[in-house]
Amino acid sequence: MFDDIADVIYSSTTFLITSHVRPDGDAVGSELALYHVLRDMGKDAVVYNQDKTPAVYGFLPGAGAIVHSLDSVDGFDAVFVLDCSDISRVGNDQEKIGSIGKIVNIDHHLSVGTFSKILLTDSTASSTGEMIHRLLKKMKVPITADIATNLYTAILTDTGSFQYSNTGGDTFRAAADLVERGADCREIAQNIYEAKPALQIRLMGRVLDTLRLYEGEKVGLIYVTQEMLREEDALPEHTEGLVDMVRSIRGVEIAVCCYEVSEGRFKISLRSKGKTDVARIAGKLGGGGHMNASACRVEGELETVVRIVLDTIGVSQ
Ligand SMILES: [Mn+2]
Repeated sequence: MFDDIADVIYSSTTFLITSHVRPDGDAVGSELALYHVLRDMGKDAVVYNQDKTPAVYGFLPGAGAIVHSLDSVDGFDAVFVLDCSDISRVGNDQEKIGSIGKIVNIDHHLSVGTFSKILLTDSTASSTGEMIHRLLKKMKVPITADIATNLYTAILTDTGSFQYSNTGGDTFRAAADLVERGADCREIAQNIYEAKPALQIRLMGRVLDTLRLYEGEKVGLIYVTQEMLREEDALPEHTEGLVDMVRSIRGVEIAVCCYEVSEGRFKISLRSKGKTDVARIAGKLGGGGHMNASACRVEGELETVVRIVLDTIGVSQ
């Protein structure tokens, strides 16, 4: 499959690069790494995401070039769909994007779709960034500091700073190579983890104040309402990582964050430690994910939603 992808790259001139809605560090880092690779080869590349780049990834080399509207896909020889298990993940323009002649899908999710004949997938890889690093090595493409910074960020964020169980020897070998090629791990960490606006910390304080513990403190739950976001002037992206704070409590095995997306609609983020499988819990509510990190959506009024989620987990109330 590496050869098939190399063929597409060498035989095409104009590329579209895209990823999923609400892009994360792996999506943006992987896209921009590939953007630099193609540009360094003298090719034309456009990075398109339906949603805006979260401010935290604004420091990534090339971030300013990402576009958020796509008038026409005429003229693109090939498209890279990255970090997406299904083409619908790219958003409203899925049909337009799916009509491009050559589609390459690079992804590391368990449930990978078959929307593309050229598919590079490995559910044991930490991130799409790690897979792109592997591709560049096979192709013997020079990895510049700009490429290294983007790929290192992709790996760093998708492994929760090398803490999740998707982190393996290959992950560290890729990270080591990227650091040697110019990824500044201190500067990247500072940009990602030490650049929060004060309002985000204030929002965090309010949200953590909603903490409830059940089952002898084995289950922890917090919630975020639209009202809290409004009052703190916060954006949805400022709620990221809150559920991990709950998991960081000693003894907590399941952490839950109920985030009110819009009135009466909640996104439920679930995290677990060890062998506790939260993908199964999310699955029962129509969602999915990994054993230690999953999500689903539940509709209703806050306390109803909380009860539904706790019932599904098996908390006696
Ligand atoms: Mn990913």
